[in-house]
Amino acid sequence: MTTRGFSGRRPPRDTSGRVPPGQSATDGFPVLSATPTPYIPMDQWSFTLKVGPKPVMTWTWEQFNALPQTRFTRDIHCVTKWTKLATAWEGVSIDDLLAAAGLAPPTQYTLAHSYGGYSTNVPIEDLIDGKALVALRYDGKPLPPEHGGPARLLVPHLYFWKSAKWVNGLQFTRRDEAGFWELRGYHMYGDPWREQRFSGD
Ligand SMILES: Nc1nc2c(c(=O)[nH]1)N[C@H]1C(S)=C(S)[C@@H](COP(=O)(O)O)O[C@H]1N2
Ligand SMILES: [Mo]
Repeated sequence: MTTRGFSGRRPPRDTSGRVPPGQSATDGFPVLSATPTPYIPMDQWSFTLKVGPKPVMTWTWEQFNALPQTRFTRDIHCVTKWTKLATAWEGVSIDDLLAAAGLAPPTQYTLAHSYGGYSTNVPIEDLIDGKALVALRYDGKPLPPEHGGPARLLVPHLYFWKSAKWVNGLQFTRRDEAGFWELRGYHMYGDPWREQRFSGD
């Protein structure tokens, strides 16, 4: 037999140590986009894995949804100084994506590409071993367009600009090539715990 606690209430969730330096926790979910939200008809959506210029595999929306789905609850940190704790996502892990393509990482670096032309660079080491998803669902529902639906990259341990919305591909590159914000002065890596906001930080 189990005994109830002293009160029926659970203690507040312990959030100490989860908000990186210079950040504040928010309950809202701000929308930050450099371009208008692209709308992609589902029968035209695709995701392509490339090595350099060479396409290795392309999935349709139906095929992508048939890949193993992983659930993932993580804290996210935007460089504009908001942190949102315990966000719940579901999608295809980069591990499962590479396994489905039968591909072992051929280089150390990647660029994620999006509908609308956005891109961002992430070392492959930061995407594998359960660290990142191509997220299709947020909070138990299909990902809303303004937050990157139908699919976005999710790399929660780096600043949120690395989580490319409306993602349509992942490309292995030989060198670490700057993406959209990295070309405009943001840090090449973007570790929130080391406050790597801008190049030179
Ligand atoms: N395609 C695309 N992805 C993007 C962006 C963008 O402008 N375009 N903005 C980035 C930035 S700076 C942040 S903070 C997050 C914002 O995601 P949200 O709008 O879901 O909060 O998306 C990132 N991914
Ligand atoms: Mo951001």
